Amino acid sequence: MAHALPHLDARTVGELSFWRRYIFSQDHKVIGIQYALTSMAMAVLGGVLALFIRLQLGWPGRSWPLLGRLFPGGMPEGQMSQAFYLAAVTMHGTIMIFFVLTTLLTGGFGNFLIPLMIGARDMAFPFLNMLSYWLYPPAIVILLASFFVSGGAAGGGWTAYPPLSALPQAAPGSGLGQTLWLVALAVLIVAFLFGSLNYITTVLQLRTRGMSMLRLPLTVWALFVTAILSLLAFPVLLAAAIMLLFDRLGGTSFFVPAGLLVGTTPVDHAGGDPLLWQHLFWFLGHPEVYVLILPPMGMVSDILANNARKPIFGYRFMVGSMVAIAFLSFLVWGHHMYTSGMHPLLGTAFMTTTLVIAVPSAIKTFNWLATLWRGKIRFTSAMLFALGFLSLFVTGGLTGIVLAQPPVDIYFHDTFFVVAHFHFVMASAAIFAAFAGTYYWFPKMFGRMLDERLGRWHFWLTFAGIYATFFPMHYAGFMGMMRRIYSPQLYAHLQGLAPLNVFVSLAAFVLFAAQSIFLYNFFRSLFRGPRAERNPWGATTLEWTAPSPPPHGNWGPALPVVQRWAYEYSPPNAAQDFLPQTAPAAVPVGREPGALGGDGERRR
Ligand code: HEM
Ligand SMILES: [Cu+2]
Repeated sequence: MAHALPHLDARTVGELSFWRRYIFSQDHKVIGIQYALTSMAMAVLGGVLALFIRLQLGWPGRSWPLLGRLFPGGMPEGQMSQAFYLAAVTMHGTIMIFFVLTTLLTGGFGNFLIPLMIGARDMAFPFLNMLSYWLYPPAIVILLASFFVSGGAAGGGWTAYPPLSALPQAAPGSGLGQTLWLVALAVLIVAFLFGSLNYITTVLQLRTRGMSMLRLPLTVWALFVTAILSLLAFPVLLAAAIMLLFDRLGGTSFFVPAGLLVGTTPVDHAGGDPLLWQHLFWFLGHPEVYVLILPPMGMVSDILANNARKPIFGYRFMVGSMVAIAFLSFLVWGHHMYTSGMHPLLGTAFMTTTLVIAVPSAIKTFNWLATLWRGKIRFTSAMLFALGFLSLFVTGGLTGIVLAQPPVDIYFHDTFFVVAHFHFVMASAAIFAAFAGTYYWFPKMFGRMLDERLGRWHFWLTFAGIYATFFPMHYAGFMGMMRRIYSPQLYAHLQGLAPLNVFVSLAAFVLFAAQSIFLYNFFRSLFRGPRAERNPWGATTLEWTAPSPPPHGNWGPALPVVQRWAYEYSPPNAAQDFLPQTAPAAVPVGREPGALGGDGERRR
């Protein structure tokens, strides 16, 4: 293969204008950083929306005059309007899932890491890659514009169930706000699809010499499997969104049943079915939650191995369970619909597949623990966040097994118990992995080190803040507190939960505030952090053999040549406690699976 892609010619790179180098760049590293920084900005916005939600749930009905002056639309006379509350809930979920986590993990880390970790100079289709990023800001603009249209932003939840999302007259946010929501999502999905095509092709076609599939770091495997999952799942939501737009604007009736009344006015639609949307949405929705958790699983695997100075335990099982999770994730969507009146036998079928998918997740968890077992553990900030990921993933995974049982879920469905479940297993776990990845790869991205002391402060406050915020929600769910509820003070059975809700809200404010430590560390270190060497963590994978930050084209005239798998930590009879993937073959081969010395699992 010719490695000198035309736009990567070293002589022309220096001559690229500022715009072509940093704004409309086709370099995967710049695009990855663009995706990451934009996602970070969206995370702040999503976090502020969460604070609005908690403000209302902690002190429902209370008036905040200052906020009233700042947000006269959403908080007239300082009191949060119902429409704004529902918009905040909807937009918080939408932004965090699609516009923060998906974009950060695949667009940000995926773009930056895949070519560097497989020894390529760039993605297979750099122009498509640039196009993928540049669909993201327009999608943001369309989404956020909905706050300023009549009726305000969509209020039907991040799952956009019809008829609330189908009938413009159903609720304030069901008007133009919902239309913009659907268009924004459709544009962003196209960006994801462009990205996925690129990641898949790049991993299959551009691996450097010696980099067989079974020598790929687990981060790359995870991103590869995720891309396949996205490519198969997102088109379903795209199609559903277009069908819903037709229902709203074109007079079709895919999702709206006949004979519906809004107030006393009959709705002019003939014979659709709102359940069709639920099926289409969750056929994407459940794979989507794995789109958000597989890349963290990969990144955490690499960070744990590096900081325990041990080979990852059960590499092949790790790969196999990711593939199994991806496959099974297409067969479990019905566990979101137990209360939709499905046949009990169907519920049992979905319960079974849901419990089966817990098996590969458990295999991965045990393998991570086995990797840590008797390791020489370094408690770097990256490692702390990776360990935090394990804790959060297990906490949230266990309640998943509870919710998988239809008789139990019929009680818990649409309560705060579900909110607690997915904030642990998905939201918080994925964010912890993203923090771990940032502390770990920041030196490679920007050529400078983050401050480790601030990193530890950030970790402990965030870890405590997450448990304080989300753990009590299990109890609120037990007591029957409904999710997306605007006025808990009006329900007799929720009166006793008022102090708990105040506590959760205060914890959420502390959690949010603690993130300023990270932002300060991030932006200060960008300019003032100590210069990073090539390989500050003593890591084995290819990106650490390139300069920090890597130049355009990543490698010098010759591509790196891979000699071994990615986990040669503390190898027997070697001078240092790791062997880079490129170290000459004369050095003992170590414990690569299938090579001399067994399966990479024994410590000696
Ligand atoms: C690791 C990845 C996982 C993620 C990211 C995840 C995410 C989610 C999310 C977002 C929801 C909320 C849906 C809603 O809006 O109502 C949810 C609900 C659910 N999850 Fe998970 N989950 C994961 C693992 C599991 C596991 C391991 C199980 C079971 C073994 C499970 C079982 C369920 C069930 C049954 C529900 C439906 C609850 C209801 O709507 O009443 N999840 N999950
Ligand atoms: Cu699911």
